[in-house]
Amino acid sequence: MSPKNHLLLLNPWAYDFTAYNFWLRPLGLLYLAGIIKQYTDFDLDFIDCLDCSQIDGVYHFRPKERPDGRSSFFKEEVSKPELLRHIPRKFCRYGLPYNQVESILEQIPPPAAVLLTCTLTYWYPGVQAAVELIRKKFGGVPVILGGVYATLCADHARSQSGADVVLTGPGENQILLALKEITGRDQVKAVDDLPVFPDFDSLPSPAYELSHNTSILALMTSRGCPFHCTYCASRLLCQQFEQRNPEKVVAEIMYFWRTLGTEQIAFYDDALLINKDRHLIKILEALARLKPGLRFHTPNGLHPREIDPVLARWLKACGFDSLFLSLESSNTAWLAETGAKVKPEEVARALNYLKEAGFKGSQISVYLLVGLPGQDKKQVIDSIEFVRSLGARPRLAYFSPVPGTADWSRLLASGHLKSDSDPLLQNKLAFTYFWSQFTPEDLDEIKKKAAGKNES
Ligand code: B12
Repeated sequence: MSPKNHLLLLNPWAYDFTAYNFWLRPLGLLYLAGIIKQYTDFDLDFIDCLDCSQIDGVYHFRPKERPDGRSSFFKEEVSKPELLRHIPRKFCRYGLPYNQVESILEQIPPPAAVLLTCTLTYWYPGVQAAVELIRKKFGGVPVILGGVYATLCADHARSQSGADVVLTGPGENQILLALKEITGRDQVKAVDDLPVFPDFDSLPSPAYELSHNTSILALMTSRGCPFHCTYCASRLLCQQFEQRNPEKVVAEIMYFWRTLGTEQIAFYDDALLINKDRHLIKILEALARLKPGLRFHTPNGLHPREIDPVLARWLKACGFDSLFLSLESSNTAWLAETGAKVKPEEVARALNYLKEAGFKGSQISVYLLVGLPGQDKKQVIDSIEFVRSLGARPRLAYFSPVPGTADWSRLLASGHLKSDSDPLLQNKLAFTYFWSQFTPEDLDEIKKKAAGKNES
């Protein structure tokens, strides 16, 4: 096989203080793989460094796995970056062992180009490590980087990642042209008339058939978000809120179930419940008829205002057995200032409907943000108590300051961050440890409280 015919798509490791496989899949890269498969003659090699289901037996790693598919990662301690030295935690490379990735690379033909993604800005050390390894194995092969880090920290990615080409924003209308320019015209089928994807629904399905793990997938039924929360970058990553045709979503789900043996699906949507009568409920009605017996997950948090008795019954009937709801804080003034996405009473009402539909409180987690500028310990503790008083589980999400958001601008204005600060400082623990009003002891107390450990 000629090396000219191969492309390598790689999702790098996570370098972090903590990481957990919360149904993590490199969905953006898999979408691009779907397009490349359909419109080029390249053979694709796909390596997901965060897929520990393919870990070699010699590492004797048994992930702590929950029945719902969440699991722990294999990890190797690495030296902590100087900038983060004050954080009293070990710094690790999470995902497949480095040596295993190295030997996988030895077994594949030299590619004509390598495509990398990076799903969090502060995981860029994983990109650097991957580029270094790729250079060691394949010399000057062109490396193209895209994804969340490339989009939100483009200057940093251009100067520090080691990639030859950094593409920002949605990649579907850029990747074929980039491949054509980098590798020569002959591999891209529609050379003179490249396809244009006018919307999210026109993309081919993500190419999960390339993945080692096809039993648990992530999908999106919509892209973007209609809300304007001060801490969120959704609008910077995708300006329009677009919902897919429910029939196409169902067809895709059934295709994965039939052909790949898929058992569980995590919905990555930012706003899964918007226009529910003509969107999610239509999808669930069809699935209830077709009965694939799949289990569904909502790690990105459902919008409580949209949960009514009808939706609650559909969720219960269709295999959603653990739910994540977004609240962020029970402080109404703070909620109003950060985007007015939800009110505490809407969460209380949603929980009642969900319980009436048969969900137990233990199946419902409610996200609470920790560490935002101006937040204090009491606000977080009150929020935890509020969620507990409703009989649900509080789930802490530590604040990551994301470039381009309103909170980011505030942190620049207050001098906490500079526009060219190292993206490592966007690590969700960095901000909480360095500049929030919480001491390490406060953070410990908050963590224990959320876990219910200091309660009699
Ligand atoms: C789904 C999601 C999750 C999932 C997991 C996703 C994953 N695989 O890691 C869950 C719910 C578990 C999650 C958790 C968290 N998340 Co999150 N998440 C998202 C979300 C909503 C969508 C990401 C996604 O998969 N999009 C779908 C695919 C199709 O899009 P994409 O990857 O961007 O790919 C497109 C382009 O980027 C491009 N592209 C991608 N790769 C490549 C490669 C090449 C070569 C090219 C050319 C182009 C290209 O083309 C693709 C197609 O258009 C984003 C917000 C958003 N709307 O994007 C936040 C977001 C990425 N998350 C964020 C945060 C803060 C978190 C948490 C830290 C929250 C917390 N405090 O706990 C955790 C960390 C979890 C972890 N990874 O360990 C932040 C990022 C922060 C940062 N500094 O980077 C975001 C931006 C939301 C926000 N707050 O603004 N998240």
